[in-house]
Amino acid sequence: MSTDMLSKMSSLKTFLPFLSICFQVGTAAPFLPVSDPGNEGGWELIEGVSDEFNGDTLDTSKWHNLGSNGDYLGEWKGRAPSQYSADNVSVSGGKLIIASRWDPDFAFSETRGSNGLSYGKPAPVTTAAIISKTKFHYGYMEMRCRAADGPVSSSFWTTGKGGEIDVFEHFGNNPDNPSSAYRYHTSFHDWRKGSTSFGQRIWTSDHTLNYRVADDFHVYGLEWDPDFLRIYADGKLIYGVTRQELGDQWVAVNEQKIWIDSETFDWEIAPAKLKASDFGEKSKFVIDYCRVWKRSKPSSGLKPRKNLLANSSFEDGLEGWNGEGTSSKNAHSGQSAAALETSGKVQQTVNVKPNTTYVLSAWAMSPDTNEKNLWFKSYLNVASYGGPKVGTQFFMPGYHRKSLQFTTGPESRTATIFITNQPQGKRSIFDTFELFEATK
Ligand SMILES: [Ca+2]
Ligand SMILES: [Ca+2]
Repeated sequence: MSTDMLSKMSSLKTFLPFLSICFQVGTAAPFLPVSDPGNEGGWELIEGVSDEFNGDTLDTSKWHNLGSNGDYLGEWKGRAPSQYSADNVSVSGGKLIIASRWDPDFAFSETRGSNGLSYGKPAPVTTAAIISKTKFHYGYMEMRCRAADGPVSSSFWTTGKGGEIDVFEHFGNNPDNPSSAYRYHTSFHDWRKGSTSFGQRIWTSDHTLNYRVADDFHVYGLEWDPDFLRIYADGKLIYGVTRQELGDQWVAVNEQKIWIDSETFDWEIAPAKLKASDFGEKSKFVIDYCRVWKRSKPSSGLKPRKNLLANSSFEDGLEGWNGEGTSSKNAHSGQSAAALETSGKVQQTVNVKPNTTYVLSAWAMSPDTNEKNLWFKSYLNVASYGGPKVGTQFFMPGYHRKSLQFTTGPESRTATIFITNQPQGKRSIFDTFELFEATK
């Protein structure tokens, strides 16, 4: 091959990707969900609730900045003691910034928050919230962001008549509970008039990520379909549930508006423990974009995934598992569960692929927890998979679900899944384990 031909080929090589980029523009949606680069959903961006934050100021044709000119639009002012201040919202460098500040000169409201606490006391903290001026009805919500590395929430949520969807409520830095920073918490709140669970969080996905939400930018997504929802982290499906499965807990049926905000959470950190040095440059929630799409092609719904665990629901007693477990009739699914009556663990080693992300989940309960002064914990863990140990804890007296994710190392061929009640060694009952490869 002549050098001339080689040089022509190399210039063609440089030209080809450029050409393909040119052809994509104008034919496909300007952006696609990270989980669906092939556009199987036929996604159409809903412009009114999507923003790249590319200007120099907040686009007030799309968003309200709560507290602008003292106007909270009849919405709430934030979770006391923190209060939303419009001055804490800015747009620069292609990002929306929701700052949280120790702000003693702010004119805090004299009223009390819905949690009964005073605004600004004992912690004069201001945060911020923007809400969309328009609503949408079903769609795929996605945000690329980095949570505030401070004792405040960084949240992406929606409200509508009768129901609220919290896509995530990150809590980037709780000095008393470092595990908070790994949590990806999704929930439904019931706002149906006359409902016995009015105002309560009635359905939750409690997932442990294998990274701190405040360390770097990640992409979080939730597809809200009339018949199911699917939750994504960096384009990987971590959980999905159907309307049928949730039954009366499926509260989000009406059109929703979007909220992006930070707040203090008094159940994470007591307000009296907040201090000025927690706030500053690091306590900023930084959002690269908020995108919402409507699908134009029908969904295949929730596809069954291959559970990699043997006897995952303990219907065959403890077969396939090792350790100190016993069989229990207190089943979450099927006829049987497993239990730890004394201090110990129950484990199973499974075959895995290298450099692959997996999601592990289980349902468990600590029957002797009284929710007052006795909290007995058990822990679901993965170990020996080529990365640091990842775990999540159970402590409620009734069955509740937790999940976690891990990514295998380049040489990994096996991983060990285990649940333990150590060090407390109190009774723990568990069932319905799932381990699956986190596909797109
Ligand atoms: Ca941007
Ligand atoms: Ca079972």
